[in-house]
Amino acid sequence: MHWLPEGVSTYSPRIDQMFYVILVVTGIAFVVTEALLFYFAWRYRHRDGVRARYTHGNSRVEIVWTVVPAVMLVFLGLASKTVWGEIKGSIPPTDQEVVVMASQFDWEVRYKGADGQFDTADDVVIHNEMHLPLGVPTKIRLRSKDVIHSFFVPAFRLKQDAVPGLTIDVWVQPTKPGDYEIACAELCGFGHGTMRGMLTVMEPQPFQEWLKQQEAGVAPAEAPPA
Ligand SMILES: [Cu+2]
Repeated sequence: MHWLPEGVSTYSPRIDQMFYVILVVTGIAFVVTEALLFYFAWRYRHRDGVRARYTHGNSRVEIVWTVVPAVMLVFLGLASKTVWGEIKGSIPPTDQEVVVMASQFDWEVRYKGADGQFDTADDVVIHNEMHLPLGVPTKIRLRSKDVIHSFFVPAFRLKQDAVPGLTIDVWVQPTKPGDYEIACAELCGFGHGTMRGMLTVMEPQPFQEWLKQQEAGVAPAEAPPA
């Protein structure tokens, strides 16, 4: 069963696995507790001739329903921490870097130009569009000009706030060519819902050609239909 969009980053399977583990554990807990709630509501419903009575409770039962969720929470926390640490803890060494400047309501995407440096005259700057090479780790440096935005690429299972005054680095290694949506996942003003872009994952060679064409200031030719 696939409820989620197809994952196309190296870490998406681990995120999805964690998602489903949490869903199953909390789902079972939800169904069991709701079933008990309705059972007890029915079991101890009003009956003629039966008086309600006060009960302080049951220490043993209270300890059980405190310790069991606590143990599950610790287990889920440790499992999440492992996945989180692997993804967020370090960025694979790579020369492939992109700077994303979020603003109301636009994603500015910046590539190093021919000189291999950011913030120089030959930077390639495009809007609401990002191209990434397949199979190559890319470091994405997130910034914001105005308010907090959130860079969200559902297909990568990548979501990270872009905060004014900070540069927050994330990374991704795409595993499948195609077009994927970029969305803003932080309510950032009236145009929040329109703040979306397209992300295209290309084979490394066409990607380099695309970048060269951008550097030359020439619009890329339409790719022939596959
Ligand atoms: Cu936004």
